[in-house]
This record gives sequence, C-alpha cells and structure tokens, in this order.
Amino acid sequence: MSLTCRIELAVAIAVVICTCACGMKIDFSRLTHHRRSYIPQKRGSECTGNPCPADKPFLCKSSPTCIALKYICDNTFDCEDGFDEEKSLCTAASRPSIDQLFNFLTAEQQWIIPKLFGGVEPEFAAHGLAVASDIDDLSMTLGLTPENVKNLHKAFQAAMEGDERPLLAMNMPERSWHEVQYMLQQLLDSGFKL
Ligand SMILES: [Ca+2]
Repeated sequence: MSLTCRIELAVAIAVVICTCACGMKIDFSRLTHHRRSYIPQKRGSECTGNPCPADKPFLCKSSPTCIALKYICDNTFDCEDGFDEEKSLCTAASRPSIDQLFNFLTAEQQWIIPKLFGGVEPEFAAHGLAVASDIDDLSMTLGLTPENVKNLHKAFQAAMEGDERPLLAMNMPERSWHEVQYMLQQLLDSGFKL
C-alpha cells in the first residue's frame, strides 16, 4: 500500500473516531464502505463533527489538539495522549483493507475458513486479520482452536518459504497458491507477527 493510501486510511480511522469524541469503538466498516453488521454501533447526540482545520485534520482523542497527516504513525507522539501513534490505528492503516481481506477470504473460504479461522464468517475473519497484532491476538479475537493456530503458523511459514505443499495438504486448490502467498506476505510485511 502506498504512503498516500496509508495516510488516507489512517485519516479515515481518525475521522471515524475523532469526529465523534464519545469514546466509541472504531467502526472499521466505515473505512471500506463495507457491511457493518458485526461492528457495535453507538453514536452520541453530542457528536458535532471534526473541528480541525483542513491542513491539520487529525484530532487527538482526549485533547483538542489537531495535527497534520504527516505526523500520524510516524513514531513520534504528537498528541498529548499518544493517539496519533496508537497501535490499533497504525496497524489497521498499514494492513490490506478489510474489503481486500474479505474478498480474499470469500474466494478461498471453502478450505481457508475451516482450516485457519475456525469456521467463522469471512467478514469476521477479515476484521480480525486487519487489526490483530499476531496469531495469539487473532486466536483470542476469533476464538480459534489449537489446530487452527497450528495451521496458521504452517500457512505463514509456507508463504515465507515459498513452499505451497503444507497449504495443498490443507485442501488449498493449486491455482490459489500465488494469491494466498501474496496476501499472507502482505500481512507479515505490515507487522503481523507469528
Ligand atoms: Ca506522530
């Protein structure tokens, strides 16, 4: 993902959170105009929109400080509360989008959902992959079995080593290999840990 895209995504997250200074959970579905059925929604009547100027559109969470886009996720705390460097915000900003992950998981769902994601809905798995920091985090979010966790380790290892055989043993169709390897590598490159 290009820097521009990452910044746009970070801003989208920020707008979702910051235009509504009500302490809400992030509504990730709004980042991708995707279905929102599984994301808890809560909107307070006191939400009035983002008060920041156009050149500093990012509003910190617990202070009225506005900062420029270039200071989001740049490893320096610019918000007093550190919100511009918050882990979940920066993780989501660098990952493949939820729509990309959803489309990928839907295309591969016959084998990948039962083997790696405990049979959950592709939508739920996509959300988990977009925000989890590592396999343990993902496992807790999705309620995965030890078998799923073992398979996830094998799958990421296979992608890193360029060896499709462990995935073929999980019923991955041979034609899916390059797409699967690409997506798993994208997740690793964006900071997803094993
Ligand atoms: Ca910063």
